Amino acid sequence: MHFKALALALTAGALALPATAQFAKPEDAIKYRQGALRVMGHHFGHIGAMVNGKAPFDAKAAQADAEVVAALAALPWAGFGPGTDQGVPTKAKPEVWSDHAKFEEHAQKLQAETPKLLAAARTGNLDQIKAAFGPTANSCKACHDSFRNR
Ligand code: ASC
Repeated sequence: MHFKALALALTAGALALPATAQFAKPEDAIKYRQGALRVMGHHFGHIGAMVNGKAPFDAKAAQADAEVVAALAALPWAGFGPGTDQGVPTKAKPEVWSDHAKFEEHAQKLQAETPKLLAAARTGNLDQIKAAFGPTANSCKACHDSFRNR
């Protein structure tokens, strides 16, 4: 293979990583998705606290939070592969696998909203962040309502 083709193939592979992440056992996949979702929730929650006036607004922190949220939004879904419905405690409902197309739609919706939240955070304007926060939070909530046990 020519060097350029190899470099391209490697680049394509790296970009495709989230969708093709391999796990040795279901437990690894479950912990991976829970970790990604937990870190995302932490940073999204911090933006939420600023949006709701429960934490002082810090434009730089909001942008850093939004960068993490936007980057991690692509990751959890590879951890919901076939056979990862059990192994360690998980709140994922069976519908994640029985209605996977719908689940994927929710995952896509989140990934459509997080770049808007990031763009808003980059303006440093709290009103713009507030406007983008709601739809993003709704995408979290809609999926949790259908696919996550309490
Ligand atoms: C968060 C978080 C979620 C969402 C959801 C939005 O901060 O951890 O799961 O927001 O509560 O409704």
